[in-house]
Amino acid sequence: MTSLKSESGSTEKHTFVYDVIVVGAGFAGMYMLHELRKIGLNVLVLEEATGVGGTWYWNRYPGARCDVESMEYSYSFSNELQQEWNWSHRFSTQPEILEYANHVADRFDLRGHIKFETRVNSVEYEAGEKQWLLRSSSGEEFYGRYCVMATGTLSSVNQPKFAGLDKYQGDWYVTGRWPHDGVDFSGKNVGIIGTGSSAVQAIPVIAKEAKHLTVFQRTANYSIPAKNRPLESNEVDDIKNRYAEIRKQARENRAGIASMKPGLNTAMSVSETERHDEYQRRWDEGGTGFTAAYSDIGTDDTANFTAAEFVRDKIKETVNNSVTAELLSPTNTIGCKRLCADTDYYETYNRVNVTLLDVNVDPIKGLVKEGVQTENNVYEFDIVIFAIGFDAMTGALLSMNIKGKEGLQLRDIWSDGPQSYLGLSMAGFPNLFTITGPGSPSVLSNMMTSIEQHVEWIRDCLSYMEAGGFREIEPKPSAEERWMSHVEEIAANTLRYTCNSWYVGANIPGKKRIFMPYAGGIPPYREKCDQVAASGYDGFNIS
Ligand code: FAD
Ligand code: N01
Repeated sequence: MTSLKSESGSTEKHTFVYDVIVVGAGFAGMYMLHELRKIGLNVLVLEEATGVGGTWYWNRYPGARCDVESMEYSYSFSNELQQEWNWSHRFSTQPEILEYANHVADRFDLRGHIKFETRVNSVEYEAGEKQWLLRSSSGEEFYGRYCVMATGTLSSVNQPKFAGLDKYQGDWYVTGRWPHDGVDFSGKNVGIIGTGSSAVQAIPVIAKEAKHLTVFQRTANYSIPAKNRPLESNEVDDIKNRYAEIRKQARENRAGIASMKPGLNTAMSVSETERHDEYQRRWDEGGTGFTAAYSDIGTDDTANFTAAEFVRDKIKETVNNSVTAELLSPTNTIGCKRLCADTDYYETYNRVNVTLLDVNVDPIKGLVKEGVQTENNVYEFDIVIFAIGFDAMTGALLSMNIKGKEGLQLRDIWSDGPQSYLGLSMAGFPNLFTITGPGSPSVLSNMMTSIEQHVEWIRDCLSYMEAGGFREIEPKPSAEERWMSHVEEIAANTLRYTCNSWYVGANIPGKKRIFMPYAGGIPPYREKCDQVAASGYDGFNIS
């Protein structure tokens, strides 16, 4: 393997030259760095944060934890790592996941190759030199023959744009950018806007501490009890003994989760009693595997209604106040928005210090000095929390002003929705790769499974390029178009377009309504990626 220009350039000019520049030091960027170093490339990772962990560095709100079981929401690439690390809970907390990310960085000697506190805000292809120039917000320049975007799909926060925010005199926080030293809610009147996964995790914890918590809901969400618990040593030992088999099962599961166990029957092919028992069994088991009970919950209205109705009944059983229960009962199809997993979410609304408000009935006008002003009221708060999500999948990429060949701006090319070949690479942007990009299973899967698959594919592709002495790889526009039509065709045959989810960009005003991830599942997707590689990168131009 030869590596060109592999020495660092002059630090005096603040210009750095590498084989590969990776942006982002979350789980994707860390593993990419590890694999590229293994094949002898000179790599630098640029990261805006002061530490590794990405999602788990930024999202420190109370109650934050994973909802894919920790034994599976972890790297599989090193058996030593998975044998030595001990998760405490079925679904571990953000601090524990961040500790794991830090452990990985130290164990694999990654830190020395990551430049922290470096936000990339310009990325430009120099076609003559066949290299990428990345500029940081402080003006430093970094050159790489290849560029890998490990910038995350849920990393660009949807910043609150409510009128009057600057006039509000209390404290306010965004879940995706939570302060590192925590927030003291005791004795405080707190308002929270949003009822997605972040809020569903935070609300029960904050309610226990605050004097009063007021929840502003725009759309009710389905949530399944996580049934989180400490892991027993015998079950950990059992999983560790069978890790190779479990990881293989994960790679063969459509969502990348071995414990998912998808039902093979269609919902209406079984009796009502059998169906109810199966939903109850999955409800008791806990977690988001609930909607995998029948094969057609995601594609058939009638099947979907049976699962949705089961959850609505549970909400009505749990929540004492019938008006609140009705308001918490979602009316859209289940699984259209990302399913939440909770600990005591619905139960929390039985507390006397929690109030639920419907912003569809009394819309938020903005913030005033005392708190939140709606059409009909002013609600006074000491603290307001914005749990309003992310500019998902495209936000982080578009915020970097990526400019490809002949001055092509990614922002222009994606103005009608993202275009990508396999969610890995874009026509007009040679030698640039995206990990878990739009057009790949990404956010519809255990992200660890998808991240590892993408990283390994990119590593192999760069090995191929280096071994063949090639300088440039770029998808053919025709291959990209065919792939995106396939992505759209698969999504159109599901119930994915039946609600206003962030999967279709509906949470960001003006964003084109396109279902962004690939809904066909990991196995066919992996097969396609493997075929492309095995055929000498079919669908790509290589020179
Ligand atoms: P990220 O972790 O988002 O890391 C991207 C990194 O890139 C960040 O550190 C960011 O600072 C950096 N970056 C971005 N842009 C720039 C720039 N311009 N310049 C410099 N640095 C930049 N997935 C699951 O599969 N299971 C779960 O249980 C789960 N739970 C989640 C819980 C929360 C609260 C959230 C928000 C997401 C969750 N996800 C979950 C999705 C999660 O994002 C992924 O699992 C995974 O952590 C993504 O890793 P990543 O490295 O791809 O991206
Ligand atoms: O964000 P969201 P999130 N006025 O977009 C509301 C992952 N994650 O941070 O539905 C009033 O889901 C918005 O309302 P609506 C997971 O993939 C995982 O909670 O658009 N309300 C919605 O209720 C997840 O899906 C975990 O009508 C406004 C909420 O804010 C993804 O990250 C935990 C509003 C935003 O919900 C994002 O989750 C956390 C406005 N102007 C996150 N704007 C796990 O458990 C938005 N809303 C693993």
